[in-house]
Amino acid sequence: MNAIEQLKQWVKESDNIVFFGGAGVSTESGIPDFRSVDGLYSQKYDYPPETILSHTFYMEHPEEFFRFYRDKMLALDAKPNAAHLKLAELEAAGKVKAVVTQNIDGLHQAAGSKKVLELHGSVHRNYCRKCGKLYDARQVLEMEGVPRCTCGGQIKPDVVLYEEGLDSATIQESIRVISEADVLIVGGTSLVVYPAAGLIDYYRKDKLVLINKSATPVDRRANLLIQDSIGQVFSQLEA
Ligand code: CNA
Repeated sequence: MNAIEQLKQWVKESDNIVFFGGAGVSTESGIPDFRSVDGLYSQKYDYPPETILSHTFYMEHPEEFFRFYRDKMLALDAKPNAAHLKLAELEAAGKVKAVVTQNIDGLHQAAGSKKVLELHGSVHRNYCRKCGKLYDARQVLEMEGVPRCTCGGQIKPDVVLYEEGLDSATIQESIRVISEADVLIVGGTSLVVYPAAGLIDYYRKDKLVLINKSATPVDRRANLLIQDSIGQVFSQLEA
């Protein structure tokens, strides 16, 4: 049986699938990832993206942080692709229990997924650091320079920057769903960013599916390894 047929069968048989994904899930929606050849690491900036998207850089150079953030992280016209849409369908069909994502783009929710655990937050939530007032991504996009609240406070995206801690309730729930999963599908992630990448260690069964275009440190542990485009693979699955 080829890999896609095997995956189709596991999906057909299971009602407890968890998906764990990263930036590669959204490249087919036109949002660049970090580590692909055309990802943000290969584009020319004065600093690497992980430096700009760090807490220190945000505090010390907010103007430059927001220039990069608006330009590269706020892809508000992007639409869900076949992978996002199929995951939402599989959830509605009672097969997928949760999507655990490192992405901050909100495309899983846009596709209709209900249980989405956003390990690194979301560009769609922004709050004033002084009074807590909430702003949406469009408002932040349309402000100039460092976004300011009506009270004068600085608006910060609810995104986990490098050096910042992850939300512990989100981590706990991610550990729970992964440790209880029957099938774990991991896709579109280089699996090098911790602590997120370490979550797959909580999976206990023997149906670990890895769908990624390039090699990852976990390839040898996968029970099924598919080196292909994630949208291509998901479009072949049946809900
Ligand atoms: P990454 O390190 O950039 O790795 C992406 C991986 O996906 C690479 O191994 C690629 O080979 C693979 N890939 C790219 N496109 C596809 C595709 N169509 N099909 C299959 N595989 C593909 O991204 P990670 O998520 O692993 O790194 C973690 C960071 C990147 C997270 O903190 C994210 O928040 C951050 N990020 C998020 C977005 C977003 O929200 N869309 C965009 C860019 C970066």
